[in-house]
Amino acid sequence: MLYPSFSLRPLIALLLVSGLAALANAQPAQTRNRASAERPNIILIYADDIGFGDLSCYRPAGNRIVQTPNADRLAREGLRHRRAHSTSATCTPSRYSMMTGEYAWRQTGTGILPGDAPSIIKTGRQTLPLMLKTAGYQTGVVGKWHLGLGGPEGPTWNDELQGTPNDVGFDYSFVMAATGDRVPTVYVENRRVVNLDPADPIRVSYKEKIGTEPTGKENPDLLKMKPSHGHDMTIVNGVSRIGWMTGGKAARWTDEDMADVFTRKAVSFIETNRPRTGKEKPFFLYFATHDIHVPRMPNARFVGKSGMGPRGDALLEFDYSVGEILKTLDRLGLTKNTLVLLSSDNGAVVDDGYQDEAVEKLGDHRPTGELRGGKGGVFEGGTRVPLLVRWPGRVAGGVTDALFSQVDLMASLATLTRQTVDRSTAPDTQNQLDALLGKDRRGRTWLVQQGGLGANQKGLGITDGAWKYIEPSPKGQRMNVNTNTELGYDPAPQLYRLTDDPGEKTNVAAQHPDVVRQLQTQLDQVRDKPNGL
Ligand code: NG6
Ligand code: CA
Repeated sequence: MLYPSFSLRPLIALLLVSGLAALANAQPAQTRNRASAERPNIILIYADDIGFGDLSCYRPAGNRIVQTPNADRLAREGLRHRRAHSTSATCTPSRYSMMTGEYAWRQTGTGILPGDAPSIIKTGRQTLPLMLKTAGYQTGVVGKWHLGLGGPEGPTWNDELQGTPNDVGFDYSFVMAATGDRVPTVYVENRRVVNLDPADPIRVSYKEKIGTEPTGKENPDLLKMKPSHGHDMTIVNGVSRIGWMTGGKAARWTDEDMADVFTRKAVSFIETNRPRTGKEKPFFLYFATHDIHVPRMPNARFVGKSGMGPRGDALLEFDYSVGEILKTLDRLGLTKNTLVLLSSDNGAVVDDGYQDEAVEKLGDHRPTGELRGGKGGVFEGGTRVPLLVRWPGRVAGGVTDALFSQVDLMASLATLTRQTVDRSTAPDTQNQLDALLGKDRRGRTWLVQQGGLGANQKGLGITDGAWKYIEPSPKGQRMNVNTNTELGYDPAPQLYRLTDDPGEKTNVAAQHPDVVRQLQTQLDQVRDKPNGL
């Protein structure tokens, strides 16, 4: 902005000053400056199943065997959160909450979705991408979706799809419908299955076998990676999946190329949508990697490189993808004006259904660090995940123990971009922008943790940072014997004092009935009255 110089003749100076004052009244200069300064590009790198201890920057318990230098670069140049949580210990509900600002357990049908599920996000409701689009962002998603595709009748694979990411706020999408281990094993770009040959239509079923293609159950001899539990239906690329499919041969992905395909699409989204002048739209990229979910089939470049088998190799591949994004920002001069967030959708799991040596080659590595439990459970290891935040000049470095939930991204980024949150659909998101960026070191006063249980089931956890309470759950499932994960459900109330027992080893509910009562009341209030605390 130009300011009148003192050498100007008084009358001109007066006119200019009053003109500026009028402008300032219409839109205060300070606000305008701040508004333009507060529209960084935003990249949300969202890993699948990376645990609290899996990245090498998560010391002291972090990965010593596998190095993740690119994630570590984000930690070094930005802020490393130690008390950040996904809302749930599985994928779909975590992503649902992050996209909508509403805890998934408020709605039925938000558990882990099959690959042929209809969209669970209603078109028209406010979402994180829609909010940012309204704020003037160009929005894109690349990678794992797992929030359903299609209208109530389900996905129309062979036609234009409804209920896609493009219908809930993304200008661009290149996604897989569900997970790498679920059919259909195809990419969907902007409402269309990529490379679909109309003469070879796709059919999908999760109820019964369809078509004549071999399955893991009937033809285990054809497999290059065998299941350890489940995962014995249609074989694609030598891997048997969850669900049956037929057709769409030309459209099927190659697992070993998936990280490269997603990374290239993410990079080209940045290249295409980067603002070249201050007047152009910033971009929001939600880059949801498949790594390190099963089947862990990294590219040959990474095979055998970690010494930990495919799980460790997939971590190297994930870190490679992160590096490509960071290099792209450097190359295009976008680093300074881009807020980069890196997190994970749930805690770690080692054997998640394939015989991939993850257990045998784990060695001393502890994927959830010092935390108990893991994916699917309500102990800390289920939802406390890495969160790295880099925004040069705006985010102070170091570590923070502020309590933060991914459900808060919506209101926090709304505050950043001066948008309003629709409280009727997003009751749970809190503005924790200062905690996210490291200015406020306390963050939330409580957050709710959902293990693998769905809506209306008892067994939620709540923490205020110092205490962790898990309400009684009638079924009390303590273990997932398939994944060998402690789930944390118990018919009795559980209370852990995280400040001196971060590994939730000693249940002190009997010694502190007052704290139990208080946290149960708080949990009930959140359940009944969103944001009532
Ligand atoms: C489970 C799968 C597991 C994984 C998970 C979803 C079996 C036995 N296990 O049902 O392999 O796919 O669903 O993971 O089928 S998530 O990260 O998308 O939530
Ligand atoms: Ca996951």
